[in-house]
Amino acid sequence: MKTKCGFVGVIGKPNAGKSTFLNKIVGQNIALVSHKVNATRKRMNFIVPFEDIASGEMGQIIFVDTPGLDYQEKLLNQFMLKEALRVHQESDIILFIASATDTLEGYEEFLHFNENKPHVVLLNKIDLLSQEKILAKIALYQKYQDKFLAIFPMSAKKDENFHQLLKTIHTSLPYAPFLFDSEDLTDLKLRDIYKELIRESVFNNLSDELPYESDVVVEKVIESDKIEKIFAKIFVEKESQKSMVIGSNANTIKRIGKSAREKIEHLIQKKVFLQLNVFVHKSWSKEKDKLKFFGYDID
Ligand SMILES: Nc1nc2c(ncn2[C@@H]2O[C@H](COP(=O)(O)OP(=O)(O)OP(=O)(O)O)[C@@H](O)[C@H]2O)c(=O)[nH]1
Ligand SMILES: [Mg+2]
Repeated sequence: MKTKCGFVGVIGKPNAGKSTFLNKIVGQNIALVSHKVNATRKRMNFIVPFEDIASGEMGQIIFVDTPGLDYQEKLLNQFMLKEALRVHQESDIILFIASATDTLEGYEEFLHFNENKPHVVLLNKIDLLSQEKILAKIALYQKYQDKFLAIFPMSAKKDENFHQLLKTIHTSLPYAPFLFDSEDLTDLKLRDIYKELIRESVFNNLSDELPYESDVVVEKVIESDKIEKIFAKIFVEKESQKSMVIGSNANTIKRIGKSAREKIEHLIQKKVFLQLNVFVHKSWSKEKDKLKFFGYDID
């Protein structure tokens, strides 16, 4: 029996719900989700098996999460945009995720550079709109129905059944052998996921520019049967930010640590010891070489 396998670039504006959808589809919280924009910084693969009952064909859909399409001067944001565009180039199909609460501007911008790449539209967050408004929004997208393969109005947060969407994607995938083990949810290493979960806690516990001017490096992981010991560093750009991350009586860093630890414990179903230390790496998000040190290679 021939198998299908291919890459599906998950593209959309910041905050559309791309990472929420991907966590949902693999049934694990792996990717950082935040109500703040520009949460995702690098591509991440999510591997989803699919069996087409009618044809008996087996598929491996590799969804690739990307940073939201955003046009900003800052070097880190330029890396993020490049990263999303690279994934777009390298994918077999695109899943464009748009929030139903947004205008069509983001989708129209996407159509400009998409050329003829096959794509499916997921119109997300319909739980926030009335039936009438949802229908009106779908009608606006229908103007472009010759461009997309299908449109799926849904809620990544609330829906549980994504079968029809997966079937449509599976149908368009090329015939190819599986690239990953059929049990894998992602090819990320556990320490990469720890980094995302700690970053998520930073995003959700700090405000203003701090989430955007901080990053996390997991320095060391010591595994044993009973406990996972994780030693990580939070980097910020200025001394004043360091004090804010720590907070008075170290309350903020304790809160970040507690929430990250609980998320990791839930993921690996094991007790976790998490040590977080805060360091200053001056202007790290604004200089090429420093960005490279954090794994964001802009060239
Ligand atoms: N009400 C509602 N909220 C949603 C839904 N899907 C995602 N969200 C919320 O939208 C916000 C953004 O979600 P993310 O998954 O981080 O969005 P993203 O597209 O990955 O964002 P970037 O990584 O910044 O590009 C979070 O607060 C989610 O909880 C949905 O179906 N309904
Ligand atoms: Mg994201």
